[in-house]
Amino acid sequence: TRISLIGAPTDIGAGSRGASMGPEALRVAQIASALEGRGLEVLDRGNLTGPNNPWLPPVDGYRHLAEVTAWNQSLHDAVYAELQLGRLPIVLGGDHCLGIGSISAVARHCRDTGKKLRVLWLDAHADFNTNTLTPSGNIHGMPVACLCGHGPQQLIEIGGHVPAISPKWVRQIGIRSVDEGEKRFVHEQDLEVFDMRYIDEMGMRAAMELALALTDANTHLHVSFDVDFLDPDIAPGVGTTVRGGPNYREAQLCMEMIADTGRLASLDVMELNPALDERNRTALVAVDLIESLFGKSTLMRK
Ligand code: DIR
Ligand code: MN
Ligand code: MN
Ligand code: MN
Repeated sequence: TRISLIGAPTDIGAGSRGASMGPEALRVAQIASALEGRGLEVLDRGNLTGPNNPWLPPVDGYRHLAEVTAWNQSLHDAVYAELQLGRLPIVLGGDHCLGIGSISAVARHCRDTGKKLRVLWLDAHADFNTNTLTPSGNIHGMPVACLCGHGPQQLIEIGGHVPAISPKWVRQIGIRSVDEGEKRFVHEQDLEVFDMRYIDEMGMRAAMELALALTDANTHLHVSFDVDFLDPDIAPGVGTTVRGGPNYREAQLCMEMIADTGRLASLDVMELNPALDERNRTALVAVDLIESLFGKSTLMRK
């Protein structure tokens, strides 16, 4: 596998500043050599550029819509180009609004190549708000809704096909903070969610078996890893911590079970906020888990 790292240094869709430093913190935590250690060829494409964060209040329920659109258009083009080269893109975010550009490019590639898409959304949040449902106006709370066709025209059409994806292709894991209106919309759209209660009652293994069910040789597996998926005890460096997330062992099992499918074909690493971190430990734990995602296993497994 040939990997391309794409830095998207922006916090344009977030509610706090600092995710713009995420790409560099992941590089400092040696993401490239960790992947090379897995026997993968890694090319760091450097950082995309885009508009600065003007830090303005929302307009019509969207904060920074024009700037969010510019960043996502540019990310879409970069991810799509890597997929066309037959490479595996890893997006170094950046806040999670960037999931729109990344996944709309992945969906376009799947339409081109006749692949089935499965999106694993690892997050504390459902990211399924719209401008009328959102309590914040922050677009990092809206990418799944936008990808499913519920959002402003300029965001939903980035991948050239509206909607970019069907809610049926998505599995959400680790969810534990969903806004009231957002919750109703998740049920209405019938998203498949393995929330923390499910994981507590059934275990991460059962959740992942179901989340990965019916994937086959023709499946393109995309992982959108919001670092706030992890419990804040191990990952304090994110803008919106929510207690009660997966611990290290659960997260490691989650990543290993994805690796075991052999179908991982694109990845987003989002919402890492070095301004809120402690000595880069959240970046380090993210890189460690990404090694598991690419097949680093515990002693007794081959
Ligand atoms: C909240 C927080 N649901 C919102 N969302 C996210 O503002 O829409 N935080 N994604 O990371
Ligand atoms: Mn391909
Ligand atoms: Mn998110
Ligand atoms: Mn989140």
